[in-house]
Amino acid sequence: MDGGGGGGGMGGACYVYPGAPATPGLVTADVTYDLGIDMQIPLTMDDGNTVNMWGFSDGGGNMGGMGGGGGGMGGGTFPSPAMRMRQGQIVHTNLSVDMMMMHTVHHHGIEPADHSDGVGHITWDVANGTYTYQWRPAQAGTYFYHCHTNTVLHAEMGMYGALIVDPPEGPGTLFSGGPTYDVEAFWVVDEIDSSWHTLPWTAGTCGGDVGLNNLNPDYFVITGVDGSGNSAMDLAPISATVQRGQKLLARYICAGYHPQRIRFGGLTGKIYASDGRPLPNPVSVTEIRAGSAERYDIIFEPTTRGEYIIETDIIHWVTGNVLGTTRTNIIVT
Ligand SMILES: [Cu+2]
Repeated sequence: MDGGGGGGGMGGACYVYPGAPATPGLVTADVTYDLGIDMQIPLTMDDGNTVNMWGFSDGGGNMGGMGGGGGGMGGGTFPSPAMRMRQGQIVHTNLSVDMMMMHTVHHHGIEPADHSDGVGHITWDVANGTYTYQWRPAQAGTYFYHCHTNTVLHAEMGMYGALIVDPPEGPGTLFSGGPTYDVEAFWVVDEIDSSWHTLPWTAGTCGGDVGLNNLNPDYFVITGVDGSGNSAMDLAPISATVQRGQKLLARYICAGYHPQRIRFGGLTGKIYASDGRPLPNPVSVTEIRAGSAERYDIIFEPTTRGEYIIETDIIHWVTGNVLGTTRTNIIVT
């Protein structure tokens, strides 16, 4: 019953639950996102190799990957397009899946009703149609969204994007009553095991051992760019340029499975929030350790001109060995 990558099919997967009912209690949305699926997103690494990623496309509709040779016509990106709205707004995420390979959208850290939580296995998975997730963020901060079908594989394949909730006063303030900022940087750090990236979407769901307990990353990315060399240097909005006296907000998302340690290259940052919640007492640090899906909002107020290298080590969760490092920079003028 193992559905192949090209074929998929309702009967080819185990432990996924298709057949979403109509969303109960729909009201008019303030903000609407129309997402499609793209399972052929080539990501070229610094060594010239290309790794196939999956992701959500902006605008819904069709995708590559139906027949195995589709050619990436789906318009998806890695990471998936960012969502950004204000606290208290009613949001609809319309997920359109034009095939029988199921996916969901889980808005991680948001607390909607069950029918809009998008957790496959627990609710249902969207296939061959459109489902509307209705939700309303209650607290400003940094979140992310991801597919929650066969999650270990689909998240590794890149099916996630940033989700930024601004306070009612809008961008420029982290949360109501919280700090302001002048410039933003987005650090979404992930490791990739390219050997996983040819697996079919159902891999492992029927109980077979396909190696999803064995992640041996060979690439390390920051916000969709190979971060092991210089590709993420001077590249906004990963890199940022700030004037002395300005405040830089770095929104850091640990999107990998192995723990990470992010080092600020001689700068001191102040953590104001974590996982979309303000800290009672902001903490000044020169590095942060984070686990999978953690987010930190860090504000820098640099006083000395120069270039500061921001390095994130991806650390094996058992051995403690550094598996790889991503690099970007902050320029202070
Ligand atoms: Cu998925």
